[in-house]
Amino acid sequence: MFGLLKKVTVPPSTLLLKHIYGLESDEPIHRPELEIRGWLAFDRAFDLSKLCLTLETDTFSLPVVLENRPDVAADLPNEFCTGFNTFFDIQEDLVSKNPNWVNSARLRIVWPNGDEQIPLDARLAQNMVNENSYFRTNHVPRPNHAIDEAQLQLWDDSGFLVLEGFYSAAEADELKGLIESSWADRANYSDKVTIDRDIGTKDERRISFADADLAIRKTPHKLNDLYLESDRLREYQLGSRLRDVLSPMMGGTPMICNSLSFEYGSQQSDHFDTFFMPPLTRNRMVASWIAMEDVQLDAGPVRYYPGSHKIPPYRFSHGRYNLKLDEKQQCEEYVEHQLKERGLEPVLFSAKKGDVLIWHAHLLHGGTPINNPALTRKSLVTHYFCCEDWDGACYEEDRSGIFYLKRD
Ligand SMILES: O=C(O)CCC(=O)C(=O)O
Ligand SMILES: [Fe+2]
Repeated sequence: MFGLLKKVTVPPSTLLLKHIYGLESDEPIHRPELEIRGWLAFDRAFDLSKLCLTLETDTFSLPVVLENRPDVAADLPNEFCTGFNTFFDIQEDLVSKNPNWVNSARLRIVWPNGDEQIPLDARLAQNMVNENSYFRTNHVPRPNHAIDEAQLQLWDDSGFLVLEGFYSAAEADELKGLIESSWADRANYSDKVTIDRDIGTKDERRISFADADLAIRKTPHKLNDLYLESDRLREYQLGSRLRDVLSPMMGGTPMICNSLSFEYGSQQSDHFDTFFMPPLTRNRMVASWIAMEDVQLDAGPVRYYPGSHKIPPYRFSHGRYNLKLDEKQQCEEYVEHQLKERGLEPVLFSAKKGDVLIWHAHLLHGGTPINNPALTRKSLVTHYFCCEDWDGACYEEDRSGIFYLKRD
């Protein structure tokens, strides 16, 4: 991520410095989104309601959302600061309103006693200017891909792919064994490996896996990021066979960005994974769901809505796709309406041991209710970003050539 750090001498005197990421005059923008992110710091308490930030061009003005980030204040010269971080869809928000927006774009800050306009000298990569797709993969079909054209077409059209029997029964057993043995080894794990206990209840909370009581294993839970501790596990998550499938689907080099293992159904309400971890390039995230046993209908199978990845993603008022809890209801109403309009219905994934389901970052999915709490539903979920979107310092490559996000 590149940035600018500027001392500001214009009014008001309370503005100390400005830090704007996402724009630099000699860097073209490589994504279909413009991100405006930065900090404003003040030398005393400041009433933020008196401050107004907008992205201006000669023909339109769009709000840039301020967010209070006391956590960042520690890195700044004083504690009075606010952040702003808003994404604009280049095609939808900017080009469609003014094809020449870039020539007059500026960030405008209106203070009680002043008005400052900072030109955004942003050049755009030409291929991004015309890209308006949320869902199309960037794949370049090649004859030696592990998936064929028909599968890639299904992926583009429906946003999911089922790989039946991708892993053999013996492999699925080995994978299950790896997760089982992690319980015995957990005291040795870093506290980056965590467990969400009592999921779906009011007592749900996250603790370090190393501190987890064995009894938790017998109740619905999510075991997070075991990939950080196990080379062998990573081979199931992104070994060369799966990598050859995911690369053309993602149009890039996949890296593991997190993982969750389940013994029971998740019962998680329908959601888009972008609520929790939007990728840096909008369509470059996928997830895999590996069945370590046959899934019974009463065990709370996963459900997904084919084609829902084409629903234009709901942007919360901060301009991003991360779930904003107080706007969840409006988002659900929007999605409900879109599903009806497009005639989209859920499909249950009645997986057999060794099957793998892959879904697109924008595919609506969730875990259905568990009707029989005695039934397990052993599965491993992995989410992937593309290495090309990240600074090399953020991820690692292991001995098998598997890339994974560090969790510093
Ligand atoms: O396994 C499930 O029920 C759903 C899990 C899920 O949605 C996820 O991990 O992103
Ligand atoms: Fe999910």
